[in-house]
Amino acid sequence: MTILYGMGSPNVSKVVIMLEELGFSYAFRRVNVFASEQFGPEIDALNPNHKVPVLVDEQGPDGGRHVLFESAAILIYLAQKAGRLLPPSGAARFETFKWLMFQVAGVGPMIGQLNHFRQGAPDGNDYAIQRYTNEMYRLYDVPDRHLAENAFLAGEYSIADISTHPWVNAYERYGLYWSDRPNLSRWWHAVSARPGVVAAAAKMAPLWEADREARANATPDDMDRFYNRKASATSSPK
Ligand SMILES: N[C@@H](CCC(=O)N[C@@H](CS)C(=O)NCC(=O)O)C(=O)O
Repeated sequence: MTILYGMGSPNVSKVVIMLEELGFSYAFRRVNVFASEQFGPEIDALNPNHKVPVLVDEQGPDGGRHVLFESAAILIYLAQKAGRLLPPSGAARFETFKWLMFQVAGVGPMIGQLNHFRQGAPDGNDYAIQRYTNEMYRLYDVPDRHLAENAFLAGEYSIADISTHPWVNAYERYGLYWSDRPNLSRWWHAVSARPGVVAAAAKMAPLWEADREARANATPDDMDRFYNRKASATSSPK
């Protein structure tokens, strides 16, 4: 039995895409992060970082239960388990890691900060909004140039594409034009049409909706915890 803990989010979407692509059966447990459930005992026992996605696999590598957090680690784990979507060795494997890391270390955190300053910060953060907007432009330009010569990020379709695709879903919602980045557009539309990606989008739709509603009903305290706006006892200077 595999259990995925998650919410409506790009980092969770990539794991859902992966599970759908592989045809693995799994149970989904929604974590209501707008009611501070990520800090409750169940997630606390699974992820000391108190974030989703978290994957629990009862048939882990040593035959027992294995718990994973960090979406890229989960993608590598599942790819290795299935023997698919990650080359087993050689240069192609490292090409895949390169673009996977580019997403988890660059695209995700920078666009995540942009989302925060656009939606979660008080007025008066023009510098931050401009900085992270510029970073988003740059981080979309890089794959756009690369995809001019390559069908996918790392040769064949792989976990690098799966990791990056959900972070491009909001492209037009940011007011950007596909015509400015035709290679990224070609790639994003091709990946979007894959049956596993279509199935994942259908599974994610009610989660996005539930989170929109939960966010609207969150208390100020829950929002402070969600955005880590107040220093905790252990992170305060002594
Ligand atoms: N680097 C982590 C990021 C995890 C992360 O930030 N998850 C978000 C959803 S995309 C989350 O749990 N948010 C709730 C919170 O921060 O309390 C990964 O790739 O899994």
